[in-house]
Amino acid sequence: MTTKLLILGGTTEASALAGLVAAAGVDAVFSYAGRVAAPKSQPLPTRVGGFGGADGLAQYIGESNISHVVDATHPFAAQMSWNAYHACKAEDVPMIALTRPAWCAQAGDRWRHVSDVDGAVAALAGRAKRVLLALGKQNVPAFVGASQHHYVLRLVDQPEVAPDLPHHTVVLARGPFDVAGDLALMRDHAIDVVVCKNSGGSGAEAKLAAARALDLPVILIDRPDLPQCDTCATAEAVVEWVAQTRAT
Ligand code: 3Y8
Ligand code: NAP
Repeated sequence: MTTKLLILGGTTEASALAGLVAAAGVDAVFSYAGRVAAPKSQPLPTRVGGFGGADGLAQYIGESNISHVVDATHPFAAQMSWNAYHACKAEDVPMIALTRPAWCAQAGDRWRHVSDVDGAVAALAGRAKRVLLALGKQNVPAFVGASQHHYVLRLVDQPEVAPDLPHHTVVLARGPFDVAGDLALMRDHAIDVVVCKNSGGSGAEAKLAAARALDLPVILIDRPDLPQCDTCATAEAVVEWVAQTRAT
């Protein structure tokens, strides 16, 4: 079977891999979920939209003669990772996850770990504060349960429907972000507390450094459970894995 990669993308690491794979002339297709209006363009043939669950992905793998699957999705894109894990088992196609380490607290960090979005809402009980909600659009509705706060919502696209939060400001921005920009954002909006995911990687960690510099507390959502599969930490290691892993 000839080599043809499916790269499940949507992260800084996935984009770095796309560049390497294109430069190496390896046959590959890059995949986005279609979550944002204009995803970053890639130097590979790109498909946008879901596959239709694990079965739909298995069918796509078979019909497209995919020889290797790289799960380069975000650590919170757990459903996609589990679907890929099951589809690759069903199709007997090798799969590797391109991951990035979770962030670890350092001196000066005031982190409170919670296990999920509901835990973050519960952690916001109490008097009204000014909250930087850096979770993207999908998790905003959960915070209706803590509507006493003023939320600064950093989103990729303008929401079609205004968030159902009585006090909120939308800031449109697409990462990767830098510390100077996040410091300015937190100062300009007089932020009291930051809520974010333990995404890891470099594209979203600036807000942690800014919060540390401003001595602000951070409510950090821990990662969901992900499938136990082969993993690597760099795009170069993925290219090496493909070369060493025979297409079945
Ligand atoms: C559609 C594709 C690249 C990839 C860039 C990374 C870095 C910048 C930081 C904050 C946190 C957040 C969010 C974030 C970051 C990178 C990376 C990353 C966080 C794009 C992209 C897609 C998405 C989807 C989007 C989610 C949202 C999450 C915003 C492209 C820009 C909060 C995650 O409006 C929506 O519905 C947005 C949805 C999933 C989380 C959510 O639950 O709402 N990402 N982000 C992908 C697809 O369609 O398949 O245009 O690049 C990618 C990137 N976003 O190549 O440089 O690698 O993590 N993305 C989080 O980490 O908490 C922003 O504001 O500080
Ligand atoms: P998710 O909850 O794990 O997946 C939900 C469904 O979206 C999947 O079952 C699949 O639909 C579809 N999907 C997800 N990623 C896809 C991809 N790369 N290509 C094709 N279909 C995909 O995913 P999510 O958390 O919404 O993330 C969606 C995208 O945004 C991913 O590319 C992810 O890497 C990126 N992203 C997410 C976050 C985050 O915080 N969650 C942060 C940064 C980037 P079907 O079941 O129909 O196949």
